[in-house]
Parts: sequence; structure tokens; C-alpha cells
Amino acid sequence: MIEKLDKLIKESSSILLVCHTGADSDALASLIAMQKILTLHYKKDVVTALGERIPKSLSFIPGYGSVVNGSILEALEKRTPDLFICLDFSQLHMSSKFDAEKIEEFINKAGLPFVVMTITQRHTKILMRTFT
Ligand SMILES: [Mn+2]
Repeated sequence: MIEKLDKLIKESSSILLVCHTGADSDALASLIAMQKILTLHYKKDVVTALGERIPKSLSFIPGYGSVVNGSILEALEKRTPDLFICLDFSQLHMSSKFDAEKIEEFINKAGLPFVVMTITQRHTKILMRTFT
């Protein structure tokens, strides 16, 4: 699975990274960590977006300022990425309080590959949907 994810990332030039609506510390920290891995290690063009604004109470997390508080739907419409990565959630209805259906519709219509990474108490789950 990790090899497949590595390949998928390498084949993508622009990546949209999102976490679940009502971002909490694990969602935001994993978003920031993944943003760093993708930009520093893979040298990818990464855009972050969130369903709603990140709470100021999470500003203690290093890298808080590097996450753009833009809407997921707007980011998708502005420039369709090659890859959509969801962190800390596994179902698209958790992407936004208001735009989740439109986000899912956009992704399906565009045939956008997406990767879901969630961590439970027992294991890390990586799910991938690709169309190739
Ligand atoms: Mn969470």
C-alpha cells in the first residue's frame, strides 16, 4: 500500500490536502506533517483547504500558519488537482458542513483519484481510489 501511495504521489504534480470539518489537533497536525512531506521530500505543489476555518485554539501547533484556510470546493474549482488526499477522516461527507455533497460530486465527475489516511487507536488506515 505504501509503495502504491508513493507511486501515486510521484505521478501527481498538484495535490490538494484536506482534513475533516471541525478540525481538531490530530487532523491539523497530520495535515501539516503531510504538507511538509509532500513539499520538502516530494517537491510537490500542495494546496491545503478546509471545510470551515481552523479554530484559533489550535494555533499552538507548529506550522499552523502554513495552512491556508480556503474552501475545499473553491480550491477544486479554481484548479483541479491531480490527487486529493483526505487526512483524519474516511468519508467525504465529513469534508465540510455545507459543501460535502458538491465536493463529492466534483470528485466523482472529475474522476479524481483520492487517498484517505486515518489513524485509529489500533492502526493506520490508508484507502485509495484510483481510476487508472
Ligand atoms: Mn480528528
